[in-house]
Amino acid sequence: MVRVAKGLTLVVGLGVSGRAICRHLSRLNVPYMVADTRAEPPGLKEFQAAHPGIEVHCGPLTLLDLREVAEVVVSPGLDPRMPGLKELADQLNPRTGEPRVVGEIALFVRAAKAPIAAITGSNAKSTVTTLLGEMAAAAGIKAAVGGNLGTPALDLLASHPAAELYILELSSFQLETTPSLGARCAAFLNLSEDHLDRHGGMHGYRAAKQRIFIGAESAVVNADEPLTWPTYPVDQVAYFSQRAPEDNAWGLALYHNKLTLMQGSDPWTAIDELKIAGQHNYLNALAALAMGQALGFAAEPMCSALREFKGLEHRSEVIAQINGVTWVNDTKGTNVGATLAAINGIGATLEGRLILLAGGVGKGADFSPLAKPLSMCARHVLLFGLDAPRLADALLEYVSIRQVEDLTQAMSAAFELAQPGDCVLLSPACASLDQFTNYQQRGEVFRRWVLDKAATTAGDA
Ligand code: UMA
Ligand code: ADP
Repeated sequence: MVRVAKGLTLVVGLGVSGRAICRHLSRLNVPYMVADTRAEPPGLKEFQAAHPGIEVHCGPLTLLDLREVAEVVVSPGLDPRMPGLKELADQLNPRTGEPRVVGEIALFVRAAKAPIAAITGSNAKSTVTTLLGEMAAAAGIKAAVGGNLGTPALDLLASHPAAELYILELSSFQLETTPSLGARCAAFLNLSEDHLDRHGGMHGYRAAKQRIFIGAESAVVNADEPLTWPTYPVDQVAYFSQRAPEDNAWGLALYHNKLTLMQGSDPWTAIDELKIAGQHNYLNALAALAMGQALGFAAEPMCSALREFKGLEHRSEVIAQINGVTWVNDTKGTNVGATLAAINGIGATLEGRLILLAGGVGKGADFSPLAKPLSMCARHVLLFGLDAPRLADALLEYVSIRQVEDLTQAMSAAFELAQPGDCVLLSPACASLDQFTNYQQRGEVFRRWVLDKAATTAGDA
């Protein structure tokens, strides 16, 4: 057994968040040691060189004697109830009054000197977080943006000491280990199956996400999804919907014959002025507007930021047209809900002209909700990766499918099958980790293949 000395904080995990936690504790002069469950976590040597004198334990946490530890700060990718931490997770820390096992966001809340705007949901978090950050900048507010997206939350404290607002994308993993966020404004955008393996099912997954509302002053939620509505007391709740708005809620309606983003009967921006497309993105725009209003941003700069917003790469991103076929990269479609949104956004107008590339790690999800929409708009579905057989079982009665080994084979097959006017969409409904480092790498493979093909095809012409 390795005894963790009395009064030390234990940082668990040497990934992106774990390193940010260490930097934060070092800045505060809090004594700590580090543990990682892997025998050789990537970047260990570099970490030790940068942090001389900090003890690092590699291997099972059950080998640690944690009886005298001051606090455990666990990284988001690790279950706070894993063997070795389980007993501590149920205890209270007499010094903080919080559980003895917390996550990085608990430390962030203790140290942050500016209000927090927080965004969660199964999908659209990064899009809404980024858009809200651009609205804040347009409104002249010094906002620092990060969390589950981009810069880890704790690093923002050092990089943006004069921030007037922190805008954080938060995952269910981060919220699970945050005792009380106390956000100025918290948004829960939508809920569909994801991370069921970690949270033990939908109930636990939703409960983790609901924690975003603990201590919140105001909330923004999806009127069409009651499971996003706060189960904790929140004074002001704003609702957004894909339908015409009721009362003072946000929604979509015809105004002077144009589909328009509305609040109650007030028009904000007509859809044809936006650079982003698809019903799901209009909802994202409404959510960001509702948050901006709750945070006191002026209306005109918010609308101009929204009109300029082009969306993020890897999300329904048009890469090129080749021989009249549009190739779209939605590698961030890592769960069924996201892929449905991409199909509805792009595929609905295609009437049988969609070729979908899907597959990878399904995380225990039920793929059957994809069957009907694909039967209406897809010409073919090309399946690759670990859960291709499970996807095939769910889809084969509804649409023409073919199983291949990997993404590149799927793209070659799509190239052969596509006809002018078709759209080839990579929206895998799965995580990428069976065949790629992450979703970005999967998207880059797609992008490079398409651009190479576009170059050689143009050369042939
Ligand atoms: N691991 C171990 N043992 C350890 C530590 C890590 O086995 O002791 C392995 C596990 O497989 C674990 C993985 O490493 O799942 C990563 O875990 P981590 O907590 O160290 O991850 P970080 O590198 O700190 O990255 C995390 C987020 N990743 C996860 O929550 C899995 C990043 O979100 C986030 O950007 C970063 O913190 C900064 O806050 C990525 C993500 O996939 C984008 N998030 C999930 C999602 O969006 O669906 C939640
Ligand atoms: P997150 O950070 O929650 O993963 P992103 O903004 O990165 O969200 O978008 C991820 C995927 O979710 C995109 O590829 C897109 O297909 C899908 N998506 C975007 N907005 C929505 C929405 N409002 N509802 C459902 N799916 C969406």
